Amino acid sequence: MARSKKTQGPVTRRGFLKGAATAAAGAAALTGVPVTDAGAAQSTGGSPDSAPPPSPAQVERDAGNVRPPAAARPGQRAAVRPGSDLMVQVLRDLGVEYVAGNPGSSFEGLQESIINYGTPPNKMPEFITALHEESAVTMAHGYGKATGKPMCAVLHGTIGVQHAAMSIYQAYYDRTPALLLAGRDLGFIAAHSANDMAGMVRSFTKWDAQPRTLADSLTAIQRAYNEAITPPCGPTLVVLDIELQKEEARELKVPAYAAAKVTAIDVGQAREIAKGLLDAQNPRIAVGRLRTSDGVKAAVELAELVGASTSTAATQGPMSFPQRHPLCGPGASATYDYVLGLEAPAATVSLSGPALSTLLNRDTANIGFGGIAPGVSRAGAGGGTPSGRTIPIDAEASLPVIIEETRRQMTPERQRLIQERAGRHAAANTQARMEELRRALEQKRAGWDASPVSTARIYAELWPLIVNEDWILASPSGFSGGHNTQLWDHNRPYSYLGGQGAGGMGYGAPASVGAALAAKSRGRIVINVQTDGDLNYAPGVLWTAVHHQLPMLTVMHNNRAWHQELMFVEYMCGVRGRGGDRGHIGTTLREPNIDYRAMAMAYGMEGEGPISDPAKLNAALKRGLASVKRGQPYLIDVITQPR
Ligand SMILES: Cc1ncc(C[n+]2csc(CCOP(=O)(O)OP(=O)(O)O)c2C)c(N)n1
Repeated sequence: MARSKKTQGPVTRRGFLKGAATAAAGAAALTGVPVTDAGAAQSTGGSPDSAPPPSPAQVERDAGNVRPPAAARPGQRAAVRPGSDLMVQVLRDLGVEYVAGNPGSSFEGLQESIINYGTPPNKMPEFITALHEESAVTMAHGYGKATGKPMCAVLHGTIGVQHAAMSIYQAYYDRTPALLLAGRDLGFIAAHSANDMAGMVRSFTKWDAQPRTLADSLTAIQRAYNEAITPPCGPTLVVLDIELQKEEARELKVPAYAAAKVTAIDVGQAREIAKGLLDAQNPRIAVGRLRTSDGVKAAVELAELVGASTSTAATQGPMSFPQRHPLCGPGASATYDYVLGLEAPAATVSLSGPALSTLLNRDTANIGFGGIAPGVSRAGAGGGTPSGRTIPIDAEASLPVIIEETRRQMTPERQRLIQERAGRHAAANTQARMEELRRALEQKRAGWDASPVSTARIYAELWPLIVNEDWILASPSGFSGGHNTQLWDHNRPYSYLGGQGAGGMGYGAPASVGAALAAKSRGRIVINVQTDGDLNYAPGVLWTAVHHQLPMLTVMHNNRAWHQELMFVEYMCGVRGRGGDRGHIGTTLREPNIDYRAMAMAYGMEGEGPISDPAKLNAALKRGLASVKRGQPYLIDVITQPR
């Protein structure tokens, strides 16, 4: 599908401001009077080489010597209706709960509006303090996966966008909606500005704009939101000039919001699919990652309606079919005569088993964007090019049409057969589950009492403590053994948020913080099984969790290494026949060992450890969960086996 990609308005080169204009902006900062003088934003035609020296006001301000303006008295407000108030109103109307950012003067107008405008101020959206732009965007990534909705991150100029670049790429690769706003201030800090600021990340954002008027800024934010949630979903970026944030809005109205329309399958195709599902003796529905919990609900409704056994991606990521639903599993027979894929990886949309002589029309159809590239190669993530008939239309939007057509074609006789089949599937799936669990328990017992602690024991000890909670496993579990896959039940659309997106490290903690932002207002708790290498990219996000009192339990999988890379380097040493005894160089986190309890404490987070005696793990987990349920994040440092 063609991706929309447009920059609003021509990008004009405004150059660098000299003398008067820069001083005007500096004076504005001193007095609190917004720069609305059009002259202050005019280019003098300078070039980067001829950038002026900083003005005295700028020097003062950079040195932190600027006193805030005296509090305005009633009737003496420096700004009556600043443009950024309207921007915040747009975010509020869109239901954006949080804006994460690391402060920067290029969005000081917007930040001031977030924290002061509206009733109550600093709510819907609430400003979330990030210590790094990469963390701010990864928070939005984690939040987006947990809710299917965009969270906002705000970035300061060119440098903020560059700090955020990896996380923007990762959210894009992961097809996760996020709304990014970047402040631009050509007048005050030329070094943090560029003519086309979104250009740096354009190849991995879905849509961007750099509006030139306040009115356009408001519609651009609305459109960016809609583009983010329209499949294939992804991050979008609006660059907001500081002048527009500070401009007096006067009589300008917040534009009415037109909800995003997602195209669904046409009725003819839906009818054909409904017929395929109903005519089949053993239909199968393969479910990948849908967009929201509504899609998951609809997938369950369709599977129950036609009595199809299903496969799920709930152990790989969010928004898939409930793992322990009676229809989820291989079913009574793995010979399917009709397979419907819903955003499914190609490998799951196949007719397995020998063809039955009685079944002539064996067929598959895969609806969605599951394996379709939104701009960068996704072969790995999507499981390859889908086979069979592919219908590149959003599955979630199509499900209600298919359900309606299926109901239309239903007969009492079919209904009776479907009920019988569903009963057989449920019995077979329960048996398969019991066998899988028995095998898994046998395997997970290996090294149960070993020190360092086995990763299986972490997941096994956690499960009884959270089974009756509304939990989210927000961290990727692949590097800690993936034991949740067999030991836990992933029945909610947000039970497990899956991998990093594009394998970029520095993801687990900030994504968990983003998920915990979503969890906090919904009465959930977040589990973050945190690998040590990953945490060290931007650990300051622990402070954000404490500052905002987020329900997040972090259990360190502390193998004191970038173990994945240690294995690669050791392998290389081995194949080159030079011995493995130096493979630890550049791949281990020892000498000194990092004290994660001390790290947590430094950021104000309660914690304990290091724990290397597995017998001490359970009590520590109980203390951690009790703390999290009181709204205080907690970290337990566990010294673990490599995997
Ligand atoms: C930004 C980034 N830099 C480097 C890598 C390469 N890399 C892949 S896995 C890995 C090690 C991760 O270590 P840790 O998080 O401690 O997990 P472990 O392998 O020890 O379980 C690294 C550095 C990467 N994927 N992303």
